[in-house]
Amino acid sequence: MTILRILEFPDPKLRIKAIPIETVDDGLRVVIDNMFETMYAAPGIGLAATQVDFHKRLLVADVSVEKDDPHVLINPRILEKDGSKVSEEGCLSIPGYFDSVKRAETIRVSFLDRNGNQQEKDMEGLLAVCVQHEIDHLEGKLFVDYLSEAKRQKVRKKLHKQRRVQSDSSIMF
Ligand code: GNR
Ligand code: NI
Repeated sequence: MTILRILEFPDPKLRIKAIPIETVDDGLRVVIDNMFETMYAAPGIGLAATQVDFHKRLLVADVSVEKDDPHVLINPRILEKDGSKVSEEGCLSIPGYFDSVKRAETIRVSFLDRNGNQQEKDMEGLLAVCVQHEIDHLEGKLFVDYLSEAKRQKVRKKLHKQRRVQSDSSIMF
């Protein structure tokens, strides 16, 4: 298995709209397994294929405390949304930044599972938030897009500074 590199904001590749998957085969299952390994190692509760520079409609998630409840959603589509709730979000592509986002409270989603079988599921709580966040990634959308341009500008500067410090400290090695 392989831990994949996660693209970071403002990388323009995060803006690519993912295309539907036509066949669910062993090659795709290798990508899925690598995405889980990358997500668990990060650590994160979800990961969209877009974030690892694979522009197909695929996401993985596991919001459980024990990290024993993996979800794979291929070609996910939200059929119904209900209610709304504000929660604090973060993103592996925007490390160290958290802010409030309003999303639907419950969703009904259709998708293919890792065997290519059609599924439908009702989701709530953190899983519903996470899956909406991941489906946004597949559309090239990031949670900071819901914030003001001023806040996005601050995030850009903060990440620039973080990276400058990181490359400075590498002089020592
Ligand atoms: O690890 C993650 N945590 C999280 C917290 C609140 C709302 C959404 C998320 S998803 C994020 C991992 C990630 O960036 N997925 O795209
Ligand atoms: Ni994210």
